[in-house]
Amino acid sequence: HASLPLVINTWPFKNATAAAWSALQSGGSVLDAVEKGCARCEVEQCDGTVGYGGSPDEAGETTLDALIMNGDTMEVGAVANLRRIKNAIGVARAVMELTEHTMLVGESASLFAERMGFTAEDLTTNKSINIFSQWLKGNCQPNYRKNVYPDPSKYCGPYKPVPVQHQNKRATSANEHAHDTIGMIAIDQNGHVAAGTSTNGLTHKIPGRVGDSPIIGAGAYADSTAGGAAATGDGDVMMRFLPSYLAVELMRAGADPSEACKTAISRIKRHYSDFFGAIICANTTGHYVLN
Ligand code: SD4
Repeated sequence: HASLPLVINTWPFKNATAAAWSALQSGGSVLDAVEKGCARCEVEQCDGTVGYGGSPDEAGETTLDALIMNGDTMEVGAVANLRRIKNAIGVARAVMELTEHTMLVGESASLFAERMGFTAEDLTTNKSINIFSQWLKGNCQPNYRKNVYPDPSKYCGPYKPVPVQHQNKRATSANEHAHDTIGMIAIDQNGHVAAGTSTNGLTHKIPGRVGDSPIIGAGAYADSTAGGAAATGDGDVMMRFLPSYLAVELMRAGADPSEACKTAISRIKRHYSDFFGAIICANTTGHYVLN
């Protein structure tokens, strides 16, 4: 496929794509497009895995991860483990544009957001309470290795020892049902590239866990001299390989988006053959692939 301008994203989140597209059509920048697109999913709670009310952690709280990157200037803003604020991609953009920093995390990120005028609200919903309480009842897949588990009665319903896992075998909690994320790339007529992500991460994660989505080069990457990429899937594994960075570098070296995406995934598969994940790649001529 080839055409400019271009908006693509992970998963069939059509309203998000449309929101990004209309931002571009009405004269907005590629950053506006990525922000508006991802924000749409935060409002709609796309698949329950973006925005509030999804993926409660082991303490029942929903926290958000997001990233936005300007491929012209290589500026990045990211937030991880953001609490109480629904518009994570907006806060990521505020980090990028209003500070000299790149990433803020946790409670401090939330306090920053509040100071910047974002509304603090509870991210808990009936749905997230329900997911959490089901899990407490014993449908328990703790995210620790081996038998390490500090206070199972508090966090994880009746304690069941978890079988020792081979290092390269993933826990069953990290599968396609526990995962989703919006990752988006926007490229305008003049080849300006922006990319971003927004997610509520992994259900039943250990509080404090950060996935790939807000990690620069893992969740997304953009460089207007090469292209953009964004990833979705088992972030705990994917972030070890910086697949979005790798894909963009491969495109810079001349690979087409399809080869670049494929190589980035196969690099991971070499070590984790059964990992779950995907990546989207686009170059500045408007060629793209959803892999
Ligand atoms: C994470 N990568 O936190 C996110 C979730 C995801 O498709 O993308 N799932 O690991």
